Amino acid sequence: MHMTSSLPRLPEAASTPIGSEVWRGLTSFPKSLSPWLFYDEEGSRLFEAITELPEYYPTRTERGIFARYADEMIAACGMQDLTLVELGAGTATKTGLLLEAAVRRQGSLVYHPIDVSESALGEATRRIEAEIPGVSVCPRVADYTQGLGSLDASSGQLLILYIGSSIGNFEPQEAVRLLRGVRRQIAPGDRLLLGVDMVKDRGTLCRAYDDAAGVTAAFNMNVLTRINCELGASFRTKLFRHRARWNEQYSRMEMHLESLLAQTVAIPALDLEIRFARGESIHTENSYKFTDASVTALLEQGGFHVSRSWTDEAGWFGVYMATA
Ligand code: AVI
Repeated sequence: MHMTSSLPRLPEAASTPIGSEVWRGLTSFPKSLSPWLFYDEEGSRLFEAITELPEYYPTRTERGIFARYADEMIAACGMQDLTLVELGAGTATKTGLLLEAAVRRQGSLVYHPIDVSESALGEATRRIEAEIPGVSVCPRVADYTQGLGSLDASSGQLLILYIGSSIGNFEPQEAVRLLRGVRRQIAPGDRLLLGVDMVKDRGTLCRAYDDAAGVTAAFNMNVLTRINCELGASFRTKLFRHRARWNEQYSRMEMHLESLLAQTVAIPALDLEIRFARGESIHTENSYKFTDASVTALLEQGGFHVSRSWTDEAGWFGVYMATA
């Protein structure tokens, strides 16, 4: 489904992270792109906007669970000298509720937010230090999927936060690998607090990924704009449409970009021309949804056992405390 010119060597851009992913994904069949490509500056801004949408229930539902149960969650760890580590913390807007609860219980707290975005961590550090006295923030710019780095929790217990259902954007085997990687770097008895989006009716799920204002469509489409900017490609976003569908068999929401007509798109930096048939799509994201049984199984395969869980009244979102 693609044509390449017959260059003797791969172009340089093919060895950059974006170049190799675009090469892999758009020369495969079916075409796909990894969801990390969403998060350039504009994509991160659009994602923040998604979290405020009326249709996108996960963020506010999880925040509601923390608002109600944060003290219980911290008490459930059982120790008085917890250190908190947050994977993919971003601007850490929901974390404040847990940090406040920990400070109420133990007076002070060390908090290590880990994220690839230096600017998001800077914002989180400034806000938390100004608003929650008693918290020492030790930010780390890193890709947590590559490990936690060295954590200085010489005494006490670690509570690893992995919230926002980010685990749902990994394929099940990758999710297990990620949890095992975390497990290897912490001690028996340390805890993980995992936020997951639960299976619910198709209508609610589809509206959350195809909102009326078109913000999720813009977020999805931004990946093409990013490829245009960074690899000089000629995607015309008007010739694609955003598609969100519930895949019941795999228990996941899928996002796709569907070509409205037969077309060929040039990607000069990769020396590629990609052909699309009418109706052919690029699969850009999976967002897995869980049941109590599937989260429990995932955590067990990752080397944890579930000690407690909390949910909202409708059972739309789950927060699981698991012990290493
Ligand atoms: C970041 N992640 C948990 C979001 C999700 O719901 O899977 C990304 C997202 N994609 C579309 N809307 C939000």
